[in-house]
Amino acid sequence: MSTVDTQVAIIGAGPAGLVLSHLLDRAGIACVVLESRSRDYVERRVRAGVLEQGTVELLVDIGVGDRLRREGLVHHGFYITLDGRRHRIALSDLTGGRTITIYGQQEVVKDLIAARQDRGGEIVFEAEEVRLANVDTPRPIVHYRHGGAARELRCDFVAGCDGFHGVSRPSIPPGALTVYERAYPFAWLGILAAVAPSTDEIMYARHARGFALHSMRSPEVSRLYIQVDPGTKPDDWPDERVWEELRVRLGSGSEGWQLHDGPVLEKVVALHHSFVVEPMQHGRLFLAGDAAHIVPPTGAKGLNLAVADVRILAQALARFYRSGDQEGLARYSERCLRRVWRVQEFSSTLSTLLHRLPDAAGFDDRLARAALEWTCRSEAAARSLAENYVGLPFDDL
Ligand code: RFL
Ligand code: PHB
Repeated sequence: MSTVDTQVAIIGAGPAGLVLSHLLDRAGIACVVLESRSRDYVERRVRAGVLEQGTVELLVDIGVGDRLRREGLVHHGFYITLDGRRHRIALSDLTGGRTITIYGQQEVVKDLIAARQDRGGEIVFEAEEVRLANVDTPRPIVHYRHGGAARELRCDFVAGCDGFHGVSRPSIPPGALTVYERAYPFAWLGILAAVAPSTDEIMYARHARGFALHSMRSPEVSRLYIQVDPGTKPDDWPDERVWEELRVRLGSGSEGWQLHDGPVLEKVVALHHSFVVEPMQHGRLFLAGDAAHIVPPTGAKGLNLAVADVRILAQALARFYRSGDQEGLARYSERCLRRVWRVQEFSSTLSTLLHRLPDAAGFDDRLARAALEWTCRSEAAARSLAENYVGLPFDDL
């Protein structure tokens, strides 16, 4: 049995765990990251694409912003297409100049891993059978297997950054947590395509046949989504059928705009789910990111929320190690949850406005359409959407 001592054991090398490892390193706090998947797997997992300005600034600040600044696509607005008519939400004009940046989550993860290893930090990939013990004592232990051998990591704190399906949250006795959740009656079929984006800014569409979204990853790669039923399998939709549906819903052919298609590189189905546990801590275990909360992807917030959590956690840990003051740690959950619920409300409302609801009476559908029309007409309504979309300043929440 090999035993290693550290200050903070971080479970999961997603955006939350990796950003935390850099923030702790900068504060002089030792940590080890344990990741169940291989490096190759986590670097290839295609997920989020939209970074809030605050997230970009934090990544630059921890020294992983070079490629992001070079290759990230800075956007000053996005479009909402309502039954073929396009409106622009001028994000920067409405928010005193704030922007969003399009840069794939797997690129963020690659940059964070490379920088972590350059600085001599330890990330154990392919850690198996990870199990947490003694988290309600001052000396938690993380048991795992690596390369066939049993190992343990003894630490002062555990950061559960292992996503929605990880082991950290289930290690907390069920009676200690309250779960709040909502399922949505729709899912997204997403494609990654080797074709230049047909739009200069992200385009969200509400259409009688359902939601569609045109996003991108680079000047050569497009990312597009359509609303489908939750039971849908990627193979239910041959590529040509996906493109045809995208053309209709995004309004290709109207107002002189055309959607260009190309080879489909990947096709996935993403369910929509809102989920929050309270509190986000138990003893010396602190949950962060998707391990503690999930938002539907419509508002593009999950990764940004994960980064906001670990920023608060790193501050609290730094305060503890500097002066022994436990106040920041005690208030971790409460501080995170204020932003989490703001973002839940935003993501849930935007999802409801943009999707076709299976509402037989049609009343909710009419309400949603009226609300969206109002957002496109009223500057005050558009500003509220824009403020939330670019991300609320860290210190306001
Ligand atoms: P992650 O990224 O899931 O990372 C958790 C890591 O933990 C590992 N793990 C374990 N490691 C050790 N032991 C175990 N037992 C473990 N179990 C799991 C996993 O392998 C993984 O490496 O969580 P994290 O760090 O909290 O980050 C959250 C984000 O990944 C997520 O919220 C976003 O991808 C959500 N999301 C979006 N967020 C945005 O901010 N902007 C977007 O544009 C955006 N678009 C999206 C999205 C999510 C989507 N899907 C797939 C639901 C679009 C989609 C389609
Ligand atoms: C993406 O580019 O994957 C993306 C963009 C906007 C969203 C969600 C996902 O709201």
